[in-house]
Amino acid sequence: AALDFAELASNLRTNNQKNQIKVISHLAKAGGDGLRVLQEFLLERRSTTPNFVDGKVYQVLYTSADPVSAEFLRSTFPHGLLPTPSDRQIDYSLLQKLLAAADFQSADKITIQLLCELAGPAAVQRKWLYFTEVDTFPETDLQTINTLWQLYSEDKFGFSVQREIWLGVGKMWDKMWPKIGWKNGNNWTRYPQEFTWDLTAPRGHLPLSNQLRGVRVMEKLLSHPAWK
Ligand code: UYC
Repeated sequence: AALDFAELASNLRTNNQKNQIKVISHLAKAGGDGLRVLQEFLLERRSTTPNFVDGKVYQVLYTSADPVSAEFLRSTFPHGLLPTPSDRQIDYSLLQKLLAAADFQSADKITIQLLCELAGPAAVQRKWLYFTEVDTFPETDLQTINTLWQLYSEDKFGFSVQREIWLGVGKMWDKMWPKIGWKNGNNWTRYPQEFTWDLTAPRGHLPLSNQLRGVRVMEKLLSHPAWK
């Protein structure tokens, strides 16, 4: 049956985010006419603070092979959907591009690098963090990284999502790991091949924090004042 684009366009503007995500997938599969409806929607939303529905629409247009959509995004959002402020003059545009491309595995790697950049040149060389360095992270930068993850993951990924789960299990790591898919019974999930690099992952699965040197880095990240 032919798709009713007027009806889909109107459903896209309901306030039920779960439903909106479904409509977006329908429109994504409908080719050029569907993509035009999604462009129109993003254009209307341009002056508002983007949420994960906008992130989904942006991601669909960004990953489509449609040159009209590509040009639309370039001209309408030359700096990406989300402004990415930093108190340390760090450039988050690559992270935004990888997440918009739904390349969650590369985005995860870059996130670890960016956190090391935030900690300073010693951490960049070391390639991992001391937990004491996390205290020095500006709220602005952690919020930028976190908002990018949430925006392009239907609110599934990000430190603040992990924090919420962690508080929900009374800060008990043994309960946390299986919930976010980092441990199965007695077995740690192996990096990188056993992790799930798409939205079929459990809530809070990404970004990863290596537990090889203990939980303190993650504990500091999830207790940071950025999430208050
Ligand atoms: N790895 O198992 N991990 C690495 C995770 C552990 C290990 C990197 C996460 C358990 C070694 C990332 C989990 C463990 C390396 C993660 C996990 C272990 C490594 C790349 C589930 C053994 C090689 C970035 C909790 C039992 C590097 C980085 C090295 C790498 C993430 C082993 C992102 C979430 C306890 C040997 N693992 N890691 O940090 O440092 O190197 O030797 O967590």
